[in-house]
Amino acid sequence: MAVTTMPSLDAHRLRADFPIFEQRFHGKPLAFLDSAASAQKPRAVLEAMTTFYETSYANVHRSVYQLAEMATEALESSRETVRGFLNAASPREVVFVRNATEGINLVAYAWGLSNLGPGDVVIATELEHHSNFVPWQYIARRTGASFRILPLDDGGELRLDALDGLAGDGRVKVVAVGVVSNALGTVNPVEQLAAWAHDRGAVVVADAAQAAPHRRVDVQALGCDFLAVSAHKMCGPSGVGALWGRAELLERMEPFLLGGHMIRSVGDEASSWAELPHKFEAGTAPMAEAVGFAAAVDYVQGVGLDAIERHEHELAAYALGRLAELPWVTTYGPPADRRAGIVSFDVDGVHPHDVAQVLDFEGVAIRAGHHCCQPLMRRLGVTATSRASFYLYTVPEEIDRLVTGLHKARKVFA
Ligand code: 7TS
Repeated sequence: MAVTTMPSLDAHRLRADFPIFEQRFHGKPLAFLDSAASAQKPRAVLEAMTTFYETSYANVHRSVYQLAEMATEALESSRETVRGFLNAASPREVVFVRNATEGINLVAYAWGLSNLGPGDVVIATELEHHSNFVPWQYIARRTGASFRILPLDDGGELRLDALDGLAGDGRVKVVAVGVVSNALGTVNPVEQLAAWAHDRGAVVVADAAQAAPHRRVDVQALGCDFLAVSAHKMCGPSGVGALWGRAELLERMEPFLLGGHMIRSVGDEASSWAELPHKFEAGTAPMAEAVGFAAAVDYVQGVGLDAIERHEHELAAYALGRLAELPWVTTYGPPADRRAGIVSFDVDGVHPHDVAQVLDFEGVAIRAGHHCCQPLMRRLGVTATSRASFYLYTVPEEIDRLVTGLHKARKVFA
């Protein structure tokens, strides 16, 4: 009989890679349950950046001396690492940006302003983070296109059955969808949505900020047209992310930011643009950040994305089980088997900010608020939730500490 071994990881062992866990907060070890906001950094990422600064640092793509060539090589080899991570067809399709938000704004401005107009329809989901919602709402308004919202069912999953009605007789041009919801952890059916969108000639803008750290993201398999990620959510530094776009779309787009590096030639009257991806990389690149981003890719791939996904799935199931023992806690979102390692909840009679405050004194860090998802909060009928989110260094004992803290919060406030 064939034995299949599921990939697994040892979170207790991985924690030793992260200096932050050596520190105490309110005298307690840190239970960091806010990785959806930003993840902690392993030494390998910090050291890669320090080594770059100490040995290979100069500005890139402009000088012929050896040091500048080493820096350029480091940046471009980081791009190649990110290309492989996303399974993009070519490094020309990988644009370094500041974060996922900037990547999506790049598409909204550079593609949206030239391709949208009256009679066109832009669809974003009710689950979207503001970063893949507000730019589209704004550009639709600027261009006279109609902005429409794909609703959720009561379980926090997208209602694909509503798509045809939503489109009506409008020309659907854009479908904006998150691969994984940061507020509910819902894993969205991007492939199905992309098939529907492409039947109508629309482009699909996938926000993978919350997916890339936690599961395999393959731009070709997803079938999207643009996809944005942030390095800081996947153990990398802040200040860098990537926008992937299909080369044929990127080639036809106007630039977004203008200035140094992104030009081919500059005349007194007009200028022409550099080749991909440089056309979209005006100004000095986030060089050390890109090196750190590539080190983060190596780190999460070394741990294994399948193992990370499975680990978080087990943690989500454990957390939902533990929270279900508390009749005064309401959880939101789909069952554990259809979500990533994110659990949003409410404690009856206690404001989420008070919950987070009490937990902080226990050394447990969670986020309370609208999670940049106000349309979703309206759908849930709340203004805020408490959210615990997990990563490769999260251990079940931290979820136990969360539950103990919730008992305390209830005692103090309810
Ligand atoms: N998209 C999703 C799905 C996100 O979760 C976030 C950040 C962003 C986009 C924006 O990422 P940025 O790197 O451009 O800022 N989400 C969160 C969060 O859940 N809590 O804090 C930030």
